[in-house]
Amino acid sequence: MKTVAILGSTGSIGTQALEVVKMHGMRVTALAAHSQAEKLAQQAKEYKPSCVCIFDETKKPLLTELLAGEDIEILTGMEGLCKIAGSREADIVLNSVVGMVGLLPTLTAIEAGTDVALANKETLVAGGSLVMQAAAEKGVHIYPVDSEHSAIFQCLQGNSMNRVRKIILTASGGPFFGKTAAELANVRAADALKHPNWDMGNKITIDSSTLMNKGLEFIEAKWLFDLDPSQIEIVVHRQSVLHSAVEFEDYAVIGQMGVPDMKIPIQYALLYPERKPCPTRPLSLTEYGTLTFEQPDYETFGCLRAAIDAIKEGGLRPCIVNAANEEAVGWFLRDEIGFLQIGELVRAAMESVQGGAVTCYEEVLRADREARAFVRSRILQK
Ligand code: MN3
Repeated sequence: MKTVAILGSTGSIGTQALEVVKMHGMRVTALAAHSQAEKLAQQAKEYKPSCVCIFDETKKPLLTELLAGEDIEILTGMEGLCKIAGSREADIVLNSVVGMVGLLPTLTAIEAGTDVALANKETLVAGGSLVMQAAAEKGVHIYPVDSEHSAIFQCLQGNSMNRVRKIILTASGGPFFGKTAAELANVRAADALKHPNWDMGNKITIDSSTLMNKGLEFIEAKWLFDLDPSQIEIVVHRQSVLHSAVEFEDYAVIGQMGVPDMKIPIQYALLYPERKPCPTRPLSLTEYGTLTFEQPDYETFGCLRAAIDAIKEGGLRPCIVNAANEEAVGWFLRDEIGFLQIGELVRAAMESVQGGAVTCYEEVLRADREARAFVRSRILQK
């Protein structure tokens, strides 16, 4: 049985991954969390990793106290995340941290020759070319954890990539599907945090409501499966039962279905290529009765259009769009800007911040910093 290190263990993906790990008796070598020291300590006592990392250094004294008497090394910050990612102790590193913070640990795991189960989509959006090139050089596998990309990965099994015509990336449409811009003008964070099908963290739930999440996934798919943007079609599918599909040369379309539960893609990434019982429930198609498919509204949901334009242009554009979005979502969550402003700020950053080629990690960081600063100054100007 494989051993696993989990970055982001107290989040939504991390806690569900631990359920999968428990069911299959996998050994956990390390756990890392952002700032939830109590929850991390509880997990450490149950899963007995050799080390833990708390990203927020101010929580180290508390964590040390909670783990007194346990033989567990305690690390902090980015240095800790990278020490875990690069340790080679685990067969696979599950990266489920939120945001750009995940990029360096991903690159570090690849450098160490360790396979990565990737739930951190910002990593591929900002540094897709760096990550995929490094993975190819090191012969490292990147297993998608995102449900859509896991679906595509599953549909591709036994098929040759050069026989793919296009992929059909499904989107739930989020809580505001069918709404007009006028109706969205007064939306607050609390409204956007109610997602119809998936139970997720705050950042991704807001991204789902603006459709930025689908924009990021569009870019993620381009990198993971080496596609041209013209080969990716987004289809709104409200029930989240068909998790995505692949159309081949002969027009045969293969899709992957299941209940909307992240434990299925998490388990597939961790146990690949094996299929075993999963701690979820079976799909009943007759319970759903009808599955619907519609076009997304690119006008109202400006973030989606901005993300697609960004990857078509390439280079640092996707990184800029991602950073502007992370920054804007932070302000929106604090009720300091309106819902529609997220898309406006992302579009403005994309058009204004200096782009260029992705040459190295430092260049990605530079573009990320500048895009965030651009968004902050725009907001503070008003
Ligand atoms: Mn997804």
